[in-house]
Amino acid sequence: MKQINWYPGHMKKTKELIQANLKLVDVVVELLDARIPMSSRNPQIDEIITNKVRVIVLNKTDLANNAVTKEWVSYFDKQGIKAIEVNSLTGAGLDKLMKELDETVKEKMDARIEKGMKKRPVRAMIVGIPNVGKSSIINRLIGKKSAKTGDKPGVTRGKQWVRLKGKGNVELLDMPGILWPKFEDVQVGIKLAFAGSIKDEILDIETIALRLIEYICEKNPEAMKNRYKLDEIDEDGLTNMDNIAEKRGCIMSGGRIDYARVANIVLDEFRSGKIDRISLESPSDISSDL
Ligand SMILES: Nc1nc2c(ncn2[C@@H]2O[C@H](COP(=O)(O)OP(=O)(O)OP(=O)(O)O)[C@@H](O)[C@H]2O)c(=O)[nH]1
Ligand SMILES: [Mg+2]
Repeated sequence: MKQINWYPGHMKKTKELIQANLKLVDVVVELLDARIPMSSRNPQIDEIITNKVRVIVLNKTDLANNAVTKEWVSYFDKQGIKAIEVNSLTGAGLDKLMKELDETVKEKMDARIEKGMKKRPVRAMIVGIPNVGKSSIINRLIGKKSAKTGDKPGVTRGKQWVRLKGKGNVELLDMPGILWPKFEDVQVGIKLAFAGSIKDEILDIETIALRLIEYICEKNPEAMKNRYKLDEIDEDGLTNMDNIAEKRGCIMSGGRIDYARVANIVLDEFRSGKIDRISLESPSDISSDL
């Protein structure tokens, strides 16, 4: 499959925006998609963010496999990075995140007080790939819809400061999503496409859906059988796609299969967790890659 290349001008601007605002914050919250904690890590973030405390949030844990998410938490822990499991739709895990933010700047704040300065709010920047839930976390924390969110990538365009009153005295900086210019590994691009972090408009949606069907049929055949009422899983991915299309009535006049429609159905249902809670990678995949 052709390499996904995606680096529109506003991504470069976002990188500059992050760089320019870094000095204003105490801590960086790096949001990852719990289904793809490795593939949703932007290698550029490591280059940009040096000398800054970082906390990882594994968001959308409701869509990922619980046991695998726990493996990721200990994976990051071993690297000395605190990772916190969050569901920003329900707010689960956010108290823990607030506590952690307080914790990370405690020394700095204590030093301020010692010097006779006033305690000030913790300032945190939220970074991550498009569609990972940055604005949703902020909205959940302030208890109202202040930042625009949406089920497609590229919703937030500029930066936005949000002050959380009563919740640990924190100021958060929402940022647009950022992707990097080139995916070294084609698989990374495909997983980002599965998760909805690359605009569907620039993707070959039918091929992406076929890949996803192949993946889930292999890893979790029962979930596919249940969701699409399939009698059996075929060895051939396209046959499975055809069968799903039939079950869902994605047939055009003349009996031809409407691949665009079935592709959208499967991607939508995966992205909203209707097929199952599916993690697309686990720490053991990485160690076996090495
Ligand atoms: N199931 C689930 N969906 C979530 C969660 N957090 C966010 N979403 C959904 O994911 C989509 C993207 O959320 P946003 O908050 O707009 O994401 P963003 O990172 O700000 O995206 P950009 O501004 O485009 O970079 C929305 O449809 C949210 O409702 C979560 O924890 N679980
Ligand atoms: Mg946003």
